[in-house]
Amino acid sequence: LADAAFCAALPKAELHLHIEGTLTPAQKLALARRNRHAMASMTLEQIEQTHHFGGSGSPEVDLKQMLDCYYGGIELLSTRSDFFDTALAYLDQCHREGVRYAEISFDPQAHTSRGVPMADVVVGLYEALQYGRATWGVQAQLILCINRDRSVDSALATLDEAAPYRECGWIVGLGLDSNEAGNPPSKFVEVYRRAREQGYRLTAHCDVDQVDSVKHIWQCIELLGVERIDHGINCLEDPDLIEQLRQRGTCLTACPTWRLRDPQPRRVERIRAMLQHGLRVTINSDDPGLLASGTLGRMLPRVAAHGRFTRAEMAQFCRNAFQGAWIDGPTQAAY
Ligand code: ES4
Ligand code: ZN
Repeated sequence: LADAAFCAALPKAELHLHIEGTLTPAQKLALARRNRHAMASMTLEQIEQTHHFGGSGSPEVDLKQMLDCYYGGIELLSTRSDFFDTALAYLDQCHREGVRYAEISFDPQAHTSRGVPMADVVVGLYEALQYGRATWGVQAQLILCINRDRSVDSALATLDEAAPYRECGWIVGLGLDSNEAGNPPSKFVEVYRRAREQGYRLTAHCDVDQVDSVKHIWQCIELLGVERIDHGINCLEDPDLIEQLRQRGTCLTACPTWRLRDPQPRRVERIRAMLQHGLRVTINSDDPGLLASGTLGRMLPRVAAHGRFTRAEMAQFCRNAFQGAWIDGPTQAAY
């Protein structure tokens, strides 16, 4: 079996991580004070209370509650330094936990819609990536996530605004996140077509146990042409879909996350089944600041113990992540 020391020593990669979801209550309070935001008048305990979401019994309601907390904290990020500091804190944590490579998602629309310039978001994040690489040797790339509950026009305008950063290679991929109910992948066919033309690598969320999840995963591969799916755990309900994902080598970025009221990792048996089907499934932290599961380094030994995973299985999750990573050429060989 894989013990904590084995998990700590594994070279790790994280492919599903929202930078806005890395903010812990303490980080939120510090940002609120420095930006003179209303949250500065709250105590740490009060902010922690807002992180007690989920457990409603309905996956859609749980996702909605989690997203309310996530987007509620997002307005603490407003200057280039806020983005730089937040990304650097995450990369510092990666370095300390043996995460050698990370693909970091960000939600530009949640910032630009508040008047934060796209340049401040992207340049702040990218400068942290350069600093982290130079200081710790941790490699990272950026994924621009479209909010699926906003309009297609807003998504297309966001692609236009981000085009200079795509062209110079500062953004590697496109994702799709936020509220899935009523916002199927098929809504974004034109957005993904344009992004592909611009050279983006493609992924999209199909969150756990959402309505029509199997249908959404099919839409992602057949209509959007994604190479990865974020979550995608419900593929287990359709044998044809499993076969299709295996043949394509689609990477599925699972998150055995638990909320503050959950004592244990979740989704572990389904993640094991995905591995046993030969799917390229990986383990990720998603929103480590919001979720009790925390960072990847903290989560992995808990998942290994709870699922009684072997060393070979834990190593396979990590190998899958490096194979699913959007790194081309000689760099890939280094792994
Ligand atoms: C998210 Cl887990 C999840 N699902 C959808 N949107 C998100 N944004 C941040 N985390
Ligand atoms: Zn996510």
